[in-house]
Amino acid sequence: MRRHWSGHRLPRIPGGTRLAGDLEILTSRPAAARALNWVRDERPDMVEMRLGTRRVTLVPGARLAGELCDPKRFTKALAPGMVELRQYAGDGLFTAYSDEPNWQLAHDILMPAFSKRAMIDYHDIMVGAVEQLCDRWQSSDGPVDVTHDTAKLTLETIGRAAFSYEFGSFDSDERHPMVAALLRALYTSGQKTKLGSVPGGRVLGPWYDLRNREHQRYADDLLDELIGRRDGLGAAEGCGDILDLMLSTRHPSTGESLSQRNIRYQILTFLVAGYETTASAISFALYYLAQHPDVLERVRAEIDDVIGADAAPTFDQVPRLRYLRRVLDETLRLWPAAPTMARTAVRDTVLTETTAPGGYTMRPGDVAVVVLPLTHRDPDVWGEDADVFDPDRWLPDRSKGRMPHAYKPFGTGERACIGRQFALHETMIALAQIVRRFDLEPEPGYELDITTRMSLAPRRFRLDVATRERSPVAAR
Ligand code: MNH
Repeated sequence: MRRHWSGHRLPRIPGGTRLAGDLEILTSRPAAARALNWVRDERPDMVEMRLGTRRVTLVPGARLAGELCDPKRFTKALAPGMVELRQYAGDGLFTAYSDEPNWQLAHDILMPAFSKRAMIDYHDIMVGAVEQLCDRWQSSDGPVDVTHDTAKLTLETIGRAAFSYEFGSFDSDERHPMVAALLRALYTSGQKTKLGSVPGGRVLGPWYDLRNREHQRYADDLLDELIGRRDGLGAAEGCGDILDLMLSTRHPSTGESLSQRNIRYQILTFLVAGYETTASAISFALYYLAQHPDVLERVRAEIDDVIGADAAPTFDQVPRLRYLRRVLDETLRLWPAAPTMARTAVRDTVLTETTAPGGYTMRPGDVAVVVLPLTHRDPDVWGEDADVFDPDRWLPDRSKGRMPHAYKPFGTGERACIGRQFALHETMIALAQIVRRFDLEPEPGYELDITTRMSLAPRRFRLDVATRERSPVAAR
């Protein structure tokens, strides 16, 4: 077996033990905080974490992260958790290896469904789902669970836009079995990922699969039935959604089309990649708005100015909410919902944006994981107040000349997020509508706490939402 990273000795965070390695960093908050402080003081180019038998190379700084964005030398690697997810999402866009034929095929077929132009078709769906959320909040007594309810919102939106399916999330408090199946799939692949780092742990994998079998079958059957029912209808009789596009499009140059199974993988991918992440962005933004009344007031003034106090935004009004967009960009800087990006070398190459004399040799198979929350808070780029929420950092004057690639909430290159426009448009509408309709009171004493499933999200984050006083903003 060849040596990891050509035998370079990479720095390790102090405090690891021989048996468990650095596992404590992932399982104990104080250990994680100590590790973070060490990284911030020492500013290593790379650190190696040992998780059982597994070694993970992390890139904390923006300079090296920027180098790894070079598409000629590096490509997306699949972190172990992603490899496990392939059991459910196969060679769907998110979990495909870049050289698998279905990646390029699906990428080319699906791009039009995520273009700026396509958002016009989803606009009303997005507004409708947000209205349902707001109506629900309006009739609630007591604080609302933001992280939970925004996940309902984004699930409804992606379900309706992608395959014209309503999960009925706002009609009942019970989880739709599809959601249960999804969460179960994520949990199972998470567990199997952990097992993979314990010597001999893989033998327990089939046991997890067995416990998950019913859920997976339910999800597969539901989607296969949806796809089968739609297949054969001409595009004219279809719903004009992303499922129709996948069923009816042939690749312009090769004439190939997606198989039914691959279409199922794509839909599962949209559900997995598209709902928790967007919900997290909306939740974090609401957290910051509730914490910063001055920012909230400016957002409101802009909304009242661009849209007026009594209407939902039209498609053309959304990009005119420039200040709200800065709030969102700043939110995704501090808490990028999808916090890591794994890269590998396409051929042997030397990393030069390092302080190591002669740099580090990186070869195909070596993996470097860019830790986006650290890239996004590198003081060399963002200044000593990098941890401070300040939307005006994104004013054109202040962004000018900033190191390129120091901000990558949607990944990079050809494997960057295909749903970026979708997520941004949906988030902007959701924030505009919520801020227009409600006053946001944080729960007294709430301290931001982060939970990780697929994505980062604020844990147990509740808000008191009172229907907004209709008096002019200035009267406050
Ligand atoms: Mn999304 C890839 C972040 C919303 C569908 N997404 C990525 C990557 C990041 C990311 C980062 C790159 C991962 C990697 O390099 O391994 N995504 C986000 C964030 C949001 C988001 C922060 C919301 C905010 N994503 C969405 C939505 C959808 C979606 C909404 C679909 C409707 N994302 C994808 C798909 C990919 C992806 C599909 C994989 C694209 C590819 O590799 O071709």
